[in-house]
Amino acid sequence: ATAAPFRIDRHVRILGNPDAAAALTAIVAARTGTAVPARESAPPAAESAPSAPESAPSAPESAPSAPESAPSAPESAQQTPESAPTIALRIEPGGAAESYRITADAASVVVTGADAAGLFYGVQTLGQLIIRNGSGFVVPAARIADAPRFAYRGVMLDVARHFFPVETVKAYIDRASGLKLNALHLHLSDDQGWRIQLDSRPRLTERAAATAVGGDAGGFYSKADYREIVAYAASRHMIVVPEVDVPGHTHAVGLAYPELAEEPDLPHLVSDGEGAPPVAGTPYTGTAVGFSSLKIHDEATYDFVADVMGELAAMTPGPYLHIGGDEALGTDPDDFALFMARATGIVADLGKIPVTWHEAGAAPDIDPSTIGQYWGFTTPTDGADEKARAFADSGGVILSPADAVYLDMKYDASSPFGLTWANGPTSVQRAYSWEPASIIDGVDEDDILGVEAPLWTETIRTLDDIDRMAFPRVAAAAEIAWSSADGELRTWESFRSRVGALGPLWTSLGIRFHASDEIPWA
Ligand code: TNX
Repeated sequence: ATAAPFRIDRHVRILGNPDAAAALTAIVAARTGTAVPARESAPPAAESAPSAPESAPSAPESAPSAPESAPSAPESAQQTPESAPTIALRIEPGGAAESYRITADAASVVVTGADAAGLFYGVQTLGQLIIRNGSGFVVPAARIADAPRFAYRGVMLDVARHFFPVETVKAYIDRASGLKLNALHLHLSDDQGWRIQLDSRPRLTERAAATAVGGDAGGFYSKADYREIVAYAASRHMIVVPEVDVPGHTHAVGLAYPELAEEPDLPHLVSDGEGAPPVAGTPYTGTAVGFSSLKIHDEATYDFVADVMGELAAMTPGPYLHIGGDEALGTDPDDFALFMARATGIVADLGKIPVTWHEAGAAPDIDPSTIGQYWGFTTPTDGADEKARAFADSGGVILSPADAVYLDMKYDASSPFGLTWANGPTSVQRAYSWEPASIIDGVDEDDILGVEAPLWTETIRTLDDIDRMAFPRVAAAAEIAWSSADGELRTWESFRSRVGALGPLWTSLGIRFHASDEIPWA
């Protein structure tokens, strides 16, 4: 027998943790158009019922967003005062970090989190469970116990190739946290622009922030803006991982502080980028990579790194500072190794954990706490796996296989923007069909800190563009980061139908997803 679902209407009372109640109220309002005010305190009668397992339906534990039962409650399911419907939201310490449980039946929904993040994730899953039923909305009867596979579940936004205002970053935080992602990596500098104001180095934003790819307008975050982003992310249980990319990707640094820059090394320019070649002293608006470098044998460079990382450390409560290190083709390999050793040491001395792209795995003397971010392919090429492996015994690895989770790749040949270099285009099925522990020999479950889906923005200019490239593929990355490898629902067929069911929620939240024809949209 199918247990009756929980009906959502204006009589529902949301009780318990105020932050979670506010988050749920917003989702319910968006999804159902019903204003369900959260109640300050618990009314006497309905409060005690929940958590009693014997009153719950006998449905087996179900993965989130895949409710066991199709709703079949007739319109006649009446509410009486005794069964006044409640949604109770509580923190019950004891379970795994970030874990949560949901019990839903006709009388009540109970969401418990082992911590505040877990409760927040339970609320997100509950929002995904809401479906239309006739003229109303219901939560199907369900029992869920859920916990993340990986501790680090991230997205990256490149705000250097194109700049995005604080409101757009907040919108992306909302979107990512709704998928239980907990890290926002901000790529704050590149050849095309410097995007964070620093007191110690004011010329960076005075001279190197005004433009972007294609000659579009640039911009930068004031320190107050950055703190606002950090606080907003924290309210959604996300940390911010700031990246200043060194020693390559530094043409903009040379605009501000020419004495720190090597002359552009044009023979190394990766020529599939578009636009005129870089000229020292002039903003770069093309999309080539691999030509710029800081001076390696000049102490002024390390003073610069210390100033920049020191200020970033002081305004970043999260544990990580990302120092790039990718595609330093304009830097001699021995110099690169020397530089990365010193730069990771500077970050570690600030009490932060350095993160670098996987290239720094070739540098033997980097700080042993350093985390490597792998951006090679799901089947490694060019020794990228060897470099990533170097982090297995030190800080660990974040996986961002470019042919699966680079959200800037085109979906198919008809995508209006996006790149294709990473074995692209990248279908939704490809974005979903990979297994973290099977990518790199010697980088096993315990060596993997987590998964991150980067969005580079050479071709991306607006929140609508971000939405289109990220959704639905970021949901694939989120599930791979969260769900265990052997779960019976970890199949493409299951994923595509479950993600299709999220279409109405995403629409109601204003997410302009790509309605890929690979997905059976509800
Ligand atoms: C490679 S992957 C880059 C970025 C580009 C991106 C475009 C990596 C660490 N660096 O500089 O924006 O490709 O897809």
